Amino acid sequence: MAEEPKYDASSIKVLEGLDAVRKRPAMYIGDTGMKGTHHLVWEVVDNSIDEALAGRADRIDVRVHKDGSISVRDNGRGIPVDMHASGRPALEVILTKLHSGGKFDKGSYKVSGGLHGVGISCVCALADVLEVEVHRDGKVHRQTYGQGVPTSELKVIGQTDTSGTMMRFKPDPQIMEVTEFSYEVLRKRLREMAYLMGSADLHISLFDERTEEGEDFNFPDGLVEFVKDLNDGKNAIHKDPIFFRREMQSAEDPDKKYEVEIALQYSDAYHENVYSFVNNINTLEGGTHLVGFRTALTRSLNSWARQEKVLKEKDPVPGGDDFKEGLAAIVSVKVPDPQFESQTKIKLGNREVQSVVETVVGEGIRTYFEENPSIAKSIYGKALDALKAREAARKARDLVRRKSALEGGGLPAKLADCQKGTPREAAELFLVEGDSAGGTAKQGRMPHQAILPLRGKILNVEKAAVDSILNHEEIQTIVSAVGTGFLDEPFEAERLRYGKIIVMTDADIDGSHIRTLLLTLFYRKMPELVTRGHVFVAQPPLYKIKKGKNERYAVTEEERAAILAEFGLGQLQLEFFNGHPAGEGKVFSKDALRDLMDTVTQIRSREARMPAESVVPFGDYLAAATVPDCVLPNYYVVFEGDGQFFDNEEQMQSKLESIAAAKGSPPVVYEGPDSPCSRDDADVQVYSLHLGGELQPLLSRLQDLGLHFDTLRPSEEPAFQVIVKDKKIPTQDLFEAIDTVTDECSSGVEIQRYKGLGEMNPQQLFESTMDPARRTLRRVAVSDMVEADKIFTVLMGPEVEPRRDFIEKHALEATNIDV
Ligand code: 0RA
Repeated sequence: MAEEPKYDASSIKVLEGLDAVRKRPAMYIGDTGMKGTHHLVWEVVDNSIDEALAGRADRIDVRVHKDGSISVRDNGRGIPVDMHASGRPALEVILTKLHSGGKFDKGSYKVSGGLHGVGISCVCALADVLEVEVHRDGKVHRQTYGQGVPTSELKVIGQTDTSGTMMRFKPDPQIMEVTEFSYEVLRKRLREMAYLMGSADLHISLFDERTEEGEDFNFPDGLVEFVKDLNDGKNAIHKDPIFFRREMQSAEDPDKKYEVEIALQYSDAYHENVYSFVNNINTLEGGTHLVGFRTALTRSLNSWARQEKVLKEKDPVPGGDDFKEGLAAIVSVKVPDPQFESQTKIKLGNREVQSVVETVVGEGIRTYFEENPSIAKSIYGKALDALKAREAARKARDLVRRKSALEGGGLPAKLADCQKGTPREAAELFLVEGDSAGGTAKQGRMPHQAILPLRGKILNVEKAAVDSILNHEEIQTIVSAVGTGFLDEPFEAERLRYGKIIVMTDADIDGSHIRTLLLTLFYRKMPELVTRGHVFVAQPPLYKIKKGKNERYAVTEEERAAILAEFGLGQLQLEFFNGHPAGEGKVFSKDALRDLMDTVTQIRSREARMPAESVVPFGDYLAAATVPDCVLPNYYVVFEGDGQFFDNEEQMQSKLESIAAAKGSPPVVYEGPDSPCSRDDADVQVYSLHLGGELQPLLSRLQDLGLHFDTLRPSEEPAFQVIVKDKKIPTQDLFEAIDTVTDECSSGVEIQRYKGLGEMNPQQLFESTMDPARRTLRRVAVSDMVEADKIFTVLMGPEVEPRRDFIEKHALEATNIDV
C-alpha cells in the first residue's frame, strides 16, 4: 500500500489549475467537437516535433487503437522524470500544471507553445485515461492519469537503451462531444508535418487499428515534394521546383537565428496556391514572412527582366498579382519567438522576418535565374501574359459596370430579391438550377429568401481565361447578386448582400455537375465567400413517403429505407429457415432488423458503383470476402465466359500470362470504357474493383450481426422467411429478404420519387428543401485548402487521365467537396 501516493495540499493546488481547463475547455482548445479532439493530438505531436526540431528525434509513430484511444510515440529525449523543486516528479508537474511545458532551451524553435500551445497538461485534463511511458536514463518509467489526476505513482517498469516518450489517451466523453479520431484529419496534418520537416528527415507513421490502414510519411526532399504534390495534375512550366534554404542571424540580436525555407514552381494554371508556415504552424492569414516573399519575388523578377532587356524602358511593369498566376509555393520560416497577430493567431507579426525573407528570396532568385535563363524567360513570359489578360479584364469589367449602370440599379433582372430591409445575416440567396425550378422556388419561398434561376451550365472557371469569365453572362448575374469579392477585387463585408448563398440543384448527375461548377467559381474566384462560411448546398429529397397523415422526405436511399422501416417494422420478423447451416432459426426483429436493413441497404447502394455492374456478379463478389477480416478481392477477370476474382494485381497478371501462354500470343484485353477494343471484341475482360475499403466495415457489421456473407448470394433452397402477422414469405437470399421486408413495410405507404426539383410543387419544395425549420443544409467548408485545390484541379482541370481515375475512385462523392 505504501506505493499509493497521498495527495496533499500542494497537489490540490495543481488540480485547481486543470479544473479551469475542464470547466471551460473551449478557452483552451477552441471547441469540444471534432476540432478540439484532434487539437489534443496536435498538442502531443507538437511536443514530439519540438524534439525533432531540436535534433533529438527522427521518428513519430501515431496509432489509433481499437479501444478508441490514440498513442503518440517519439524517440526524443523523453519527458524529464527527475524530482522537481515542488517535491513531485517533473513529469507529473508537466502533466498536471497549466503552462508548465517545462522546456526552456534557449534559442531553439518550438511549435508547442505556439498556436496549439496550451501544453500537454490540457490533454491530461481532458483525457478520461492517459498513460505516459518515458524511456530515459536507461530506464522505462510509467504513470497513468484520469481526468487530470494521477491514478498511479510514477514507477520504473523496466530497462531500456533508447530514449523517447509514448503518450496514450482517450478523450473524456463527459467533456468532449466527439471522442472519435478521424483517419483523414490525422493523415492530412501528419503528412503536412512530414513535408515541412523533410530537411530534418523525420519519419512519421500513422496506423489505424480499427481498419488496419496505415501510412508512412517521410519526404527527404521536403518542400520540393510538397510543391510537386500541389502541382500534381497541372502542367508545370519548369520541371523542378525552385528551392532555397538559409539560416540568417538576426540584425538586432546576434543570439537569434532565423531559418527560411522556400520552394516554388509555376504551372500554366490561372490561380495561385501558396501556403505559409511559421514553426510548422500554417499561417492561414499570412503575415510578415509572406509579405517578404511576395515583395522580393516581384522585385527580383522585374529587376532580372530589366537587366536582361526582356522589359524595355516604357513597357508596363507586371505587378504582384501578375506573378501570382500559376504560382505554387511553400514559405516556411522558423522563428525563435513568433508573435502572432489577429484573434485567430494565424498571422505572423515579427517585423524583422520580412527583411530576412526578402534577402533570402532576392538572392536566391537572382542566382537561380543566372543559372537557368530559359526558365526565367518562361516564368516572366507568363507574368507578361497575365498582365495583358488583367488589362483586358479591366476593360471588360468597366464595360460591364457601365452597362449595368445604364440599365439602372445593377441587380440582374432574373433575380427575385428578398424583402427590402432584410438584415444581411438573415438574407438567403438560392441559386437554382433551371427556370422552371426557379419559378417553383419563387412561389414557395419566405420573405427573407431570394431566388436566382440559372439556365444551363455555367462556365468552368478552372479552364477559362479572365476575360471570358468576366464576359460570361451567368457569372455576371451571380456576381452582381452576391455583391462583392469577385476576382482580385477586395472582399467588402458591407457589400455582401446575403449571409447564406445556397446552391440548389437536382439530385442527379447534371445537378451535381452544375453544383461543382458553381463551387469552383466560388472557391477559385470568390474565395472569401467560402472561407467565411457563406456558401451552402441544399439537400433536395429523392423521395416523399406518406402513410396516413404521416409525411416524410428522404434525401438518400438509406434514409428512405430507414423511414419505411420506421413506418412498418413493428409487426415484422425475419427468420432463417430452420436448420439453415448459417443461422439455425435465428430471428431478427425491431432494432436488430432495422440495423440489418440499414447495413444491407448500404451494401446494396454500392452495387450501382461497381464497374460494369451487370457483368460482375455482386453477390459472388461479396461472398468472396475473407473471414473474419472481410477483405474483398480487387480484380475480376472474365475469360471464355468464366469469371474469376483475384486478390491482387500480381495474381491477376499471372492469370493473363497463363492465358497468353495457352493462346500463344498476348490476348486482347478490355479494361473498361476507355479500352481500345469493345467488350465483345476482347479475349479477356479485366475489371478492377475498388469498393473494398467501403464495403469492409459494412460486411464486418453483417458478420457482427451473425450473418455469413454467403447469405448475400442466391441459394437453391429458401434461406429466409419474412413473417408478417400470420403470413410467411420465403426468400432465396438476404437481398431478396430485405426487399421483401421493405415491400411489406411499404404496404399502405405512398412513395413518390422526385427526379428533379421541377417535379415538386412550391409547397413541397419549400417544406423539404428551403424551410429553415425543416431543411438540412450543408456548409461548404474548406477544412483543407491543399486537398480542395487538388479536387478542383483533378475534377475541372486540363488533364483527362487523372480525372478519370479520380471519378472512378470517388464516384458519387466526387462532387461532395463540402466535408
Ligand atoms: C520537457 C522538457 C524536455 C522535453 C519534454 C518536456 C518532452 C515532452 C514531450 C511530449 C511528447 N514527447 C515529448 N518529448 C519531450 C527537455 C528534456 C531535456 O532537456 O532533456
